[in-house]
Amino acid sequence: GKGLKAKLAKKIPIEREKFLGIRCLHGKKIIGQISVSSVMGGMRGLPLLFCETSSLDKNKGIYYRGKLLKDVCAKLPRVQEGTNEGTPEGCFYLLASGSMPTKKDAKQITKEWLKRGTVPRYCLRLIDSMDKRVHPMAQLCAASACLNPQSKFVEAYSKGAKRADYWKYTYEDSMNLIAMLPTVAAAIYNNVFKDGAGSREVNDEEDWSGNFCRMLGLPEKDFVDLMRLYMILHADHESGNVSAHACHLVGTALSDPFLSFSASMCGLAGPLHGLANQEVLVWLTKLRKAIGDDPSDEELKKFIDDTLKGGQVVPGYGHAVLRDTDPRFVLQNEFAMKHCKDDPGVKLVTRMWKIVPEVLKKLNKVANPYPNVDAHSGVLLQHYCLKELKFYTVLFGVSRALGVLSQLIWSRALGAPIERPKSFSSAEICNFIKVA
Ligand code: FAM
Repeated sequence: GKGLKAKLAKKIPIEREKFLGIRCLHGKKIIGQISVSSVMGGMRGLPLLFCETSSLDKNKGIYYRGKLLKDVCAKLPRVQEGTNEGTPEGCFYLLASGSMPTKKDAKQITKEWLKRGTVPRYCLRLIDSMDKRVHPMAQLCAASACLNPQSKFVEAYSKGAKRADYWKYTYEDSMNLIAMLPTVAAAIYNNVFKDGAGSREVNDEEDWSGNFCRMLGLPEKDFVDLMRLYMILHADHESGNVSAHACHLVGTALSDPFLSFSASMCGLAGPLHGLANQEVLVWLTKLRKAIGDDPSDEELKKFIDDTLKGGQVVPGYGHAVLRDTDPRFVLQNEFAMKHCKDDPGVKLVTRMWKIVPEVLKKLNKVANPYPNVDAHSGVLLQHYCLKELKFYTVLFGVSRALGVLSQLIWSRALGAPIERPKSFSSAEICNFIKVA
């Protein structure tokens, strides 16, 4: 056999052996402590989860499979003619397999997704039946859950498949789901914002991103490149964030990948997670209304100060883990400098990168005064005329599928058991404090 599945079939038994070996030999070693505030404070920073696909270093940034994100972007093979960016297909190959794809490997994934990309009629009918008031993220959750009759995992499980083979069906479902997402997302977009216009047919000449952009009605070459980059940058972020953890958690109940991904998207829809990029644009729009497109440094500082005095945070700045400028911000800014450095929104975001940290540092409490991924994505999407803010989190979700579903394949591959932490009532905690 060849291709990604064959590669996984070779690698997984070896990794599973290693995983079980570590657990068996070192399972009793202690790697962290749980305090009362861990239990009462959202488990922040507790070393509790396993993640093979990506990791964060607070100073060095984001790694996919041990490779810095900027190197991932530089090294992913350029597959389509005339493109400057690698493909999300290649990124998925890297996240799932652990190895950088060759051009042929990445092309193979594009082919597979083209083959698997037809969305069943009942799913499109469900999307078409939805009222425009249903938020695009709620529509994405409904559409991905309703694909569950397609599940090879459900079918195999009901026939008594062996546990060691679960990953194979998870792989099939994940590949099918990712292949269908551009059509699903574009159908939602066109229904909500374009009165149902637009294509729902996958075209064999284009890659996954090319098809997606064309179905969105935005086929411009540079926008497709932006989408390739965007899909790579937002894909994976360890396993403790809400969308990744939700997918994993639901998957440990052996709910199928369509349901697990739907749960993940329910989490991404929240304002503290995937909705933050929207807030940035709202804030920038206010700023431009108040002080214009080309304000002085002093005017900018005053506007930032006023935001803080109003009891608000500066959206797009700060991070729970990172302690320097988010590499995803840097990579988007590099793209912007190449393609649209004179765009007023881009200019403003680039200037803010210097000015906001100066102001935030003076507060003496912000752990990371530098910009995160969300500070940049909005102005780029606006530049290429994807103006509907309500849709931005869906783009994030389509990208996040690459990461959370790679993780899900590995969760089944390594036999991750059902998650079931112990909980405490406040009375039990008080008792505990008395004794301690
Ligand atoms: N503007 C003003 N104050 C800020 C701030 C910002 N951008 N970022 C942090 N602070 C304050 C924070 O409110 C806290 O103040 P209090 O002690 O008075 O409550 C103090 O600095 C310490 O917070 P921290 O330890 O630096 O940050 P956290 O780890 O608690 O929170 C963030 C991290 C991202 C939630 C926070 O920096 C924030 O609210 N940023 C603005 C919103 C944003 O950009 N969110 C998107 C995050 C993105 F990465 C994503 O998940 N999509």
